[in-house]
Amino acid sequence: MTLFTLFSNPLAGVQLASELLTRAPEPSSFPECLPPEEAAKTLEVLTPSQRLGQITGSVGSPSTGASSGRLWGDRDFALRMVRVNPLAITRLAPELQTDPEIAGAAILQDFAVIEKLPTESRDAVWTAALDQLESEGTSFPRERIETYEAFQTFMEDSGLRFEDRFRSVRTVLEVAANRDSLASLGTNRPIALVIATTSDYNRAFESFPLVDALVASGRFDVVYREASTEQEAGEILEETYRTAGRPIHTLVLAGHGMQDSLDLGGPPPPASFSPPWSDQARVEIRDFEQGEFAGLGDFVEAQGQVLLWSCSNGAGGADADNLANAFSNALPGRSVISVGVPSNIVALDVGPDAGLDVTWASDDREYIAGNANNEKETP
Ligand SMILES: [Ca+2]
Ligand SMILES: [Ca+2]
Repeated sequence: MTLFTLFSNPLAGVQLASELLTRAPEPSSFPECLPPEEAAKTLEVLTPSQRLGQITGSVGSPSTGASSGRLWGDRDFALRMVRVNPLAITRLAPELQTDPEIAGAAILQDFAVIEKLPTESRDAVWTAALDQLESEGTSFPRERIETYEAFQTFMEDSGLRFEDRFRSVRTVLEVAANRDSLASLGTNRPIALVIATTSDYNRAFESFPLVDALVASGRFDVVYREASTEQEAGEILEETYRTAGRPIHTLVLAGHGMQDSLDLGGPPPPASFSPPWSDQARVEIRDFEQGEFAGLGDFVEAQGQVLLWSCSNGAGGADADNLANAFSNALPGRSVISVGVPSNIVALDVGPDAGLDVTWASDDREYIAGNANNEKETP
């Protein structure tokens, strides 16, 4: 796609499907006719969306009456519920909310849940969650995250400025630790480097917790960085490579996109659709044509992979001028995963060989450049 056609069709490929995976809704109630154990089992065989539907019934919160409090007052039931949906902690009596196992199951899984609790109970619940983390033998800088507010500051100090891109306290701790100790991580696991945009007008990169998924796979040392310009992105690549002392295995670039570009720091629409185009704000085909990413091959493993988490970077497939092919040409032999239409990621699996298996909202339009069969690699 040329700049002219981009301009003449300004909406092509720009809108990422947002809000595809929002946080779970608040559980309001649950059918109370079953004993707690049976009720919990019933939920566990359902899909997440079915579960959430089932948690709309007749129980309510502990404060809404004797019968409705029966299930939520049962510790085992409560623990199972917060594992299904962390927001269930908001329905519990204070003494259950500060049970370390329950607080840990909810808050460590999704830290933003703390904001749904009354202000006066947050500190106690947060402390209980940290007690749980400590009791599991996890090493973490507790003195820096003693309160939720301190944790937020810790995230910002660690370069995680878009906190809603993350769910799990464990993810944040691991990514922050990797940033500080990249030089001494060892070589047991390949490096996954996520370079994420600072320009996200519709919060598209908060809908699917991709960094959480990479960390939870256990297959990578995950490094997360934010960049506003192509120069910053290039510096992050080189710095990560040099500090770690080894190439990057999995490179994820996250930013709103079109067929020929991925945006790191441009203004929100409609200004971002109008010339003059900012060269620095976008990684584009023309940057590759001008040799600006000529050294990319040094930084990415020969057996590595690239994920372009962006709209339309694979539009037109193998025969088109698109950003996926530009990356593929610069990185012979690596798979470059993209999607050919405006879309967003809804799921991510990591194979035993650390290969990414991405599910897009428009999965039939996935395009993997550099892969002879243009099909997902089987692990
Ligand atoms: Ca550029
Ligand atoms: Ca440039």
